[in-house]
Amino acid sequence: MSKHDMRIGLIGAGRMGADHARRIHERISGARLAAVGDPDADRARAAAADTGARVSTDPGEVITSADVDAVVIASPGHTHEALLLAALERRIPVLCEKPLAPDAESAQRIVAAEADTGRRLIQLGFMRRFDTEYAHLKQVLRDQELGAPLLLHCTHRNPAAPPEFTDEMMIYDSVVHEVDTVRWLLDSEINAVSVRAPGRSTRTARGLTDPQLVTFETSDGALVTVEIFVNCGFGYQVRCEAVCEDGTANIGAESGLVRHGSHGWGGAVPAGFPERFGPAFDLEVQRWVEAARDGEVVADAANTWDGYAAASACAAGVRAQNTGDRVPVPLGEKPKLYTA
Ligand code: ISE
Repeated sequence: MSKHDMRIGLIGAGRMGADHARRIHERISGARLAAVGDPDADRARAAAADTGARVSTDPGEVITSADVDAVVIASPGHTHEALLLAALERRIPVLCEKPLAPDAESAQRIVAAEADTGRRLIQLGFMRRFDTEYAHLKQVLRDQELGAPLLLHCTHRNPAAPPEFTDEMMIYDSVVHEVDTVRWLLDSEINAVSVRAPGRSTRTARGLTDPQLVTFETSDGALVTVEIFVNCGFGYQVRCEAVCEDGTANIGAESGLVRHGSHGWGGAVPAGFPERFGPAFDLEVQRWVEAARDGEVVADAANTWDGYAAASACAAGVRAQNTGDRVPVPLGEKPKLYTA
């Protein structure tokens, strides 16, 4: 490790935080893990083990500490606003896991605080933007290789949701990825959201409506369907088919190794998001480190405005779930900082 390595403070040592701790220690160059902050000392110690990072039970202290040059925030969404405002106050770069904030009002306050600094300091952890297949699809759509996109059909299946998962989390925690990828792929805002559900899967936990079918209408007139199925039982599938004027493009078909044998033929379905998006997470963090060391931001990554737009679309999605109505997505005025 070079003495010029960027010293990262990691906030939150749950599943995602622990994963980032390993990633930074083992695979990221130009940075090292300096501190891990989590109110649960055992969890913080476990994530920091063998990395040389110090442990703190006070995440706020990690952000203000002089031994930290930049922070990765992987704590629960409701803690993000206070942590992000503290990092903005110190003008240090941040990689914040989604969601930016649990509601649009909180997200808007973060946008305003960052705009006041006059600098973009926050990158939001929407890792799909760093996935090879998504990047390829983005290029095909941007270059209009198949003409203008008309429809996107997205599939988002998880093998099993945690017992505490709710209908609202299906939007805020899961569909939020489609909200971001759709805005990014189509370079268009989501204007309205509708949600419908078929009869429940018998695998569904009590109280959860699973699967659900979410529809987005975009400002360019495209229509998007999202199947969200968080207890599909058999693996992790994230797919997207773009239907364009002159053809279609598909990603997520798991077309890796295909075996043929006496019992038939087939391949593997990824077990979860770390398997499906592992390389994308690595690239996301590596590019953030490189940009932050140069005092810059990753141009194509999700920024604070994207986080706010996602929060607003998710709020509309939850209202659509509750009312059965088509719910418009309100968006405030975009500060100049995010138009460049
Ligand atoms: C989880 O939080 C993620 O971010 C995964 O990518 C997503 O597939 C899952 O539905 C979420 O719960």
